[in-house]
Amino acid sequence: MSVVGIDVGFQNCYIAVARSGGIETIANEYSDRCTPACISLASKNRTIGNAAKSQIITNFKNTVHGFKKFHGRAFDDQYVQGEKSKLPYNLHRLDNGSTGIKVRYLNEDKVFTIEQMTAMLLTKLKETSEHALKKPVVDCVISVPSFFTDIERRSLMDATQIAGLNCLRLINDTTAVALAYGIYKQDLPNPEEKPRNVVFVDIGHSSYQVSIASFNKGKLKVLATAFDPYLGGRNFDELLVEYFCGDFKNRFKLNVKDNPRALLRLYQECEKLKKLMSANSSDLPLNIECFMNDIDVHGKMNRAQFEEMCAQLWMRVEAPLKSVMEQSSKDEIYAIEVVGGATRIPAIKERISKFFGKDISTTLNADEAVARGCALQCAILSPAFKVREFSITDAVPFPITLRWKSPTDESVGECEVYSKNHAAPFSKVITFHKKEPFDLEAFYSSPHELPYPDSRIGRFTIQNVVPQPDGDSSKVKVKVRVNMHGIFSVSSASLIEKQKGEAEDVQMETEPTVQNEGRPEEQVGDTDWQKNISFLGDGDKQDQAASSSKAKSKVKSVDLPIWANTTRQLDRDVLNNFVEYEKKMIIQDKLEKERNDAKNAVEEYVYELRDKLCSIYERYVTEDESNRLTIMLEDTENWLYEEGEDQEKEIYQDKLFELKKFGEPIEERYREHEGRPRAFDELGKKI
Ligand code: ATP
Ligand code: K
Ligand code: MG
Repeated sequence: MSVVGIDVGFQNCYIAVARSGGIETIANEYSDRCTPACISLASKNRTIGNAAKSQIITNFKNTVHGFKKFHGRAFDDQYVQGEKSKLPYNLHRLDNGSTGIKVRYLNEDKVFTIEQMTAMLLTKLKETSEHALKKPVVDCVISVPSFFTDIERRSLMDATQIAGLNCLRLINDTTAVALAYGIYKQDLPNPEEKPRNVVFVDIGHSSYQVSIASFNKGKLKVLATAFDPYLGGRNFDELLVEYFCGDFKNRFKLNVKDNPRALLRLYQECEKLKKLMSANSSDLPLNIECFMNDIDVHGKMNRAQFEEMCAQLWMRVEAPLKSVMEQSSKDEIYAIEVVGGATRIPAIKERISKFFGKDISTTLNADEAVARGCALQCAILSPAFKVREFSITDAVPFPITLRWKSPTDESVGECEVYSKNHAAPFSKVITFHKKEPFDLEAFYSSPHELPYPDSRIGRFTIQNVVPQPDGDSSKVKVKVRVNMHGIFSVSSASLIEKQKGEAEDVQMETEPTVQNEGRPEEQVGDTDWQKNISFLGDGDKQDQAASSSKAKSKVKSVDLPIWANTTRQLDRDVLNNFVEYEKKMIIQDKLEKERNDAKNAVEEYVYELRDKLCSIYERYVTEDESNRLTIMLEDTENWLYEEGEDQEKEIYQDKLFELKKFGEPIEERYREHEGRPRAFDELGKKI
């Protein structure tokens, strides 16, 4: 079983793996531990990561980046429409209304879903991990912004399936960071002592997340989360780009925004400038040669100017900090740990530090902490790995309400099943008294605080409900759950059949057996809801144990089918097609790579042989032979630039074979000759 943690960032992805020595982040084929979240589609293949990033300008219409937050979003969504105008590639409305990406791939117009795009990225990250671990990678833990709603999480989970990964947990970014922080700490308070409260801040390229967690030995509990889903490093790049567009218009009469390539270059240069300004407060140049219309542009900026320019953005730093502190009502903060690239901006650090009246701490690796936390979580979940006991209790970011109604009678009721910051993962059992099938509708209770336009989670029909033989309502137990991924579901339902002579009220209902295994304990109480509904909190495992042991003596319970209709989730058939298509693309990429390798092999051999002919092989060829071979090499080289530029793998292999027919006998003569004195030498040494 593989133990891999993946931080899928808006801009940068990181992978951490568990090896016997501990957790380490791993590098890709460019020796880079960061893999850009970038995919470039082309006529013969796709490139992903660093290679794709270098195509951003040259192949801008087909190089896709900045798509992470399109997960689960409709094409008409305000956020999507806002981004659309800024993107160099095309978005496309899919038949089901969701967002697709339209590119040219294999010489055809092709629309990919967001799930497919993320799956491509995951395929790359999977391959990188497999290369590092030298074994297949399937199991993993992947990070997700804490503010992602149900539908966004489901969409991301679909992507993991398309990529052939088994995601054991979608873990919130800041929770992963909290784990990376806590698990190695030797000095955490004992369980009975006052917990240590730590604030975690992650500001990436696209978003800003904060959480506060309390730590005791062996456990962490997220108390509250807050966010600005639309504040990240990119906002600063955008302001810089705006500024220089204006500047270049004035001084060079250039309309940068009309030229996608120039605009993309300006974005890249502004990002570099922004990073430089973090380390440097003096005037810094921004120079781009042959920017547009053969004009070289140059500008400058310093940190003070930059800070003035971004005044509105600094103002947004405080709100999430304030929110998290208010929600948790903690006044003793042990540390403020910051991660994410954008927290390197001095003004951001200052704001955070000023808010708490305390220095912030940067003991965690700002780029890798999320991935490391993911790998740690994966190691904890993996039976193959021994990890220090550590329990993680996350918090539900948005309250969830369940509403029920019968198809025939008009009775409606509702109840907030998960309050804000309720512990998660967590299961609850709700008892209904019903005579017929009924619907449960789940939705987020406070749409105004939801960074997503639709508060619906899904509709779940509890089927096959029938009255008792005596005409009474049946007791129906429904288990709802916010699972490891932070996804809500109605996980099971059962009808409790009344047994003759038994008291109607069954023990198990009033005596909730709750708990453990890191599963948070809570009893919601068996309050009577509208006289026929009782409600109780329950741990997952014990619930099953309780019902089976007690059921034997007192009740018979029948599992009821549930028909679940969650919004905009990929159909099984569609998903399977995507799985197949991803496999096809992987094969296509592999074939293309082999073809390229075969071509390169010819080219390399040409250079190598030519080089050797006039050096080490010189003594072993006749002049005539050498001349003929030189001409042959020259022909091959020309061929590679002409008809041979784009051939099948086999053609290159044949070419190489032909060349080697001439080259290898020379090589042999050379070796034989060169080998002799050496053999003698060795013999000499022995004596
Ligand atoms: P998200 O968390 O929003 O999904 P991400 O995880 O890809 O995004 P990070 O890798 O944490 O984002 O951060 C990238 C951002 O940090 C970019 O905007 C980058 O320009 C910025 N950044 C990195 N280093 C510096 C620096 N030294 N100074 C200023 N900004 C920086
Ligand atoms: K990242
Ligand atoms: Mg991030």
